[in-house]
Amino acid sequence: MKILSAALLFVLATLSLPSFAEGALEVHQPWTRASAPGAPAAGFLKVINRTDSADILLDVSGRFAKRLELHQSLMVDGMMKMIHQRDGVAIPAGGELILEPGSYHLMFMGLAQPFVVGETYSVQLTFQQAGVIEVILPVLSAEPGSDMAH
Ligand SMILES: [Cu+2]
Repeated sequence: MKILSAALLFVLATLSLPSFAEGALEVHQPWTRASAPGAPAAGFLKVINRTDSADILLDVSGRFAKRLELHQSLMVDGMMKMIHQRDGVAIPAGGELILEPGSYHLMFMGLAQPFVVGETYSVQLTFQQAGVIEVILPVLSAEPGSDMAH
C-alpha cells in the first residue's frame, strides 16, 4: 500500500511538469481540480507568447464535458460573476495569459463524470495564430506551486 501511494505521487509530480509548445506559443502548468457530482469544473494554465505578434485564445474543446467555454471571473456590483469570453482572450506579443482561480479559466459544464484527483483530461485549445494545441490537465488537489488548496 505504501509503495502504491509513493508511485502515485511520483506520477502526479511528473504529470504536472510538462509544457506544451507549438511554434513559439507555450502552454505551461495546466491543471484542474476535483469536482462534486453534478458540478462543473474549471481548468487553469499559463500561455506564454514568445512571438512578436499578438494571438487570441479562441476556443476550448474536449470530449469529457457537454460544454466547454472560456470564462473570466469578475467582481460586478460587489458580486463575483463568470463572464463567457465569446470573442476569446488576447495574448499580447511577448506577453502571457494566466488562467487561474478568480480570474480567467476554462469552464467545463456537463461532465460525463466528476473529476477525481489523479485523473487526467485532455483539451484542445484553439488559437487564432498558433492553431490547435492539445493540452493534458492533471486533476490536482491544490494549485501547482502552492502548499494550500484554494
Ligand atoms: Cu466559469
